[in-house]
Amino acid sequence: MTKPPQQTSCPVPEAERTWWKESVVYQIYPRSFADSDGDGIGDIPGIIDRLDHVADLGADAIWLNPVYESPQHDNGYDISDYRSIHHEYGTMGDWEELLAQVHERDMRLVMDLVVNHTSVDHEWFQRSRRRDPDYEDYYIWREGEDGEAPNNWESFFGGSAWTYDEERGKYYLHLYDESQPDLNWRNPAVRRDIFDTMEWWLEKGIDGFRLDVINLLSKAAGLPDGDPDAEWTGARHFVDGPRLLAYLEAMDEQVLSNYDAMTVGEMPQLSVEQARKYAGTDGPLDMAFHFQHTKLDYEDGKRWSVGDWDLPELKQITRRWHDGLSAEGWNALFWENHDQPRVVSRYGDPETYHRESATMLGTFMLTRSGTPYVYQGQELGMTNAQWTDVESLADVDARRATRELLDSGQYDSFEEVADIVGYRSRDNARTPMQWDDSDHAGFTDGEPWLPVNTNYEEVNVAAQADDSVTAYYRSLIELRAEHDAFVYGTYEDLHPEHERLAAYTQTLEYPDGGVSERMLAVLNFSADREPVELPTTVEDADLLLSNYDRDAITPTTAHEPYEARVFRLE
Ligand code: TEU
Repeated sequence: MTKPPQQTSCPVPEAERTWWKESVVYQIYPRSFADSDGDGIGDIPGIIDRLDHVADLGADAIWLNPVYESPQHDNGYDISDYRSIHHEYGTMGDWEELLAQVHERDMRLVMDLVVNHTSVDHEWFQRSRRRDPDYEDYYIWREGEDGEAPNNWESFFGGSAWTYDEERGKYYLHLYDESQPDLNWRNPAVRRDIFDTMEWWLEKGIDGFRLDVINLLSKAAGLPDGDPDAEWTGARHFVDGPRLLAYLEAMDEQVLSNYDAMTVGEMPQLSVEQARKYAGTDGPLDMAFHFQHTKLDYEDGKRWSVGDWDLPELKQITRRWHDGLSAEGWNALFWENHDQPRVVSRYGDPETYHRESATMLGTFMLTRSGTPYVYQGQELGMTNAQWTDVESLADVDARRATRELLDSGQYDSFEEVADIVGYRSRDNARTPMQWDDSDHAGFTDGEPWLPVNTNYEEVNVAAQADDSVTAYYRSLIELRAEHDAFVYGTYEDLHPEHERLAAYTQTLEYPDGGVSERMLAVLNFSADREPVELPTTVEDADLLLSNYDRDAITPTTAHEPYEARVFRLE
């Protein structure tokens, strides 16, 4: 191996380093992680009992999905009280203990905050519908037109984004379920209340926020009609709206900038240009989730469909986001979350090459610059589950989509839509975490709120041996912690057009020139044995990691199905 040139400077200047850039974040969906009291619903004491699993994996931070008081129509994304803990999950005392235990393990805690909307049960909404003068304008109320909704905007969960409220005698806007009315961010009192809430949690010692659908806060004035041909009618009037930047800048100035807290904004339909505005180096947020790589398998752009996907398109998206943000911002990297199907069922092969494809996909996520987010169970290679009828689905979105598909007249029975719904439903991510091979996978002593995936006897934490998916994730995370090139390096795609192999370098240079480290990853995204056409056999390269049992690669070693190879070139 060539020696790095003698340099006095450090490749990554201190000013550019932050803890959240160097973190691997582990996402916990409380309802499905671990149940301590046998009611079938995961809870905070259950999370505390299992924290060592997260720490042993090498995670640096936890993103906790909403645990605030909520009627749970959308599993906590419908908050009825921002300052208390949902009773099924525990008490504020339990939550405080969780924070302490996370910190004790040198990890950080990032809370999920939903401020585009509340629950209809929130006191603000109850007062608003009664026309309490202090709360009258907390939500977006409009008269209908001749007994019809004020305009044709559509809820993300389907149907009109407006619901008529008998008590107030007006329609209110809800971009999600009718139980989730949108807050009126134009009202300074709403902004003040939300900023106070954020400050309240930060004062408790949390380390940041994941901000739910944060690019939807600013709605166009005058309520224009939407575009009925768009994927989401009306979206152009509320995604990336006119005052969004001002709202987020105020949030940063008045609250966030006073803390060493990280922020990741969830931003549906986000473009690179918008990401630079909100999460660029000078932007109010630290990073943003975009969803372009989660739509590769849509047919004709439709969410409720199952289409073929291709690797050059994934690489193109990866390049676009790396090139667009690496110098002027920061990327958030993920495959899964609580809304997405399991990645091994999507872009891998859960039947024949479960371990190989799960680890290869993990390699793609954990060897590139940005902050990676591992969703609970991804480190086991958890797969999509089995859905037999509409009643077996719990997700408000999937249930509604199923009814709509059946009502469309194109399908006659659940069996006919099962392939689409079963593949796409958010329930796939929400089946209980698989801890061991005992009843209900060790998730609960009671009846789980959502059935455990039938493969739990093979796929579970206790069964993970030295050559398991989890052990490989651990090695990946360790490798990332050892080499700044994976975190801060420049990504270069060596073969953008190859349909089965991905090959890229991550290069870390000194500010005054000269390479500090150069890594190469070559990943086989197919079940085919691929001959060597790519520079995987560079002389002097050190093989750092592979998901096959290899000591070395000779110049002719073909790529096995879903093989991942990571080298150090310099
Ligand atoms: O999701 C926002 C959202 O639009 C997602 O539904 C996402 O774009 C979609 O699943 C991609 O396929 C957030 C939360 O993550 C989700 O759980 C909530 O239901 C939603 O907001 C409303 O709060």
